[in-house]
Amino acid sequence: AGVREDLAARERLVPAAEVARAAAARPAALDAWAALGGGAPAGDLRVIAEVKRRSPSKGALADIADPAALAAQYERGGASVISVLTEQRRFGGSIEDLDAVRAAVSIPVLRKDFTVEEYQITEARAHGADLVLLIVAALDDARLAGLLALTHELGMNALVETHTEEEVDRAAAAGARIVGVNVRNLKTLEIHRDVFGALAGRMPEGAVIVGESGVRGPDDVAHFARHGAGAVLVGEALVTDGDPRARIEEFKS
Ligand code: IGP
Repeated sequence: AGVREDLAARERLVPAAEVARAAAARPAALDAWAALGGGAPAGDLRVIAEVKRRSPSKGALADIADPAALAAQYERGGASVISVLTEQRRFGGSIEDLDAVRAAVSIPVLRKDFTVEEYQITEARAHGADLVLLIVAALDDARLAGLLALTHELGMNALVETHTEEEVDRAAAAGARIVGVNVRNLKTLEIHRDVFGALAGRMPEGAVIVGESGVRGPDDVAHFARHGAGAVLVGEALVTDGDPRARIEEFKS
């Protein structure tokens, strides 16, 4: 709820044609697929580190006064991609957080939002994002294909998020190159790590597979890696438990 309303308000402020001009004026997007190990022999697990202020399940997580400084710490800790939640109502994020992070790091940046319209993808590019999130459960096949096509046209990548076998098959059919498995059920908000292993065998050839949610320690990282993940996406554990740079180093070792 609220996603389309917030979108309509932004679109009134900055019309689509203007956003498209701003997107075209940006330097080319960075190759997040390669940064996540795409096309390379299986190597070290990569970390996507998330700037996350709050969540629907836990409420306020961290008072992040300086998202740029946090992202810079993530980068120094060895993160391969920074994820920035820009959704306001549930996650307390904003497009300004994306701007701040983009200016602070030189690795690919994911604009994490509930993407339902083309406008959001062009807007992400206009603000320097290299990747967008497409949640398969929220999109029908035609829209998923259309949004993915625009993403690729803009030189960006999409993290295509799944939670069931059917969704993995739909992601594959749409041509997803980076497929996430969110082990958190977005309806119940419960985490079931086993979901990952059950889906890993259905992944499209050559895709980078990302384990999402509930990573608290090296144990969780090892679980995802064992089942074929090329990367993990970590939010809460990095903003709530101690030094984020040290945590990333620990996850990677
Ligand atoms: C991070 P965690 O448990 O480390 O904070 O999870 C990430 O997976 C989570 O923020 C997420 C998410 C989403 C949030 C995954 N998919 C879709 C909003 C929308």
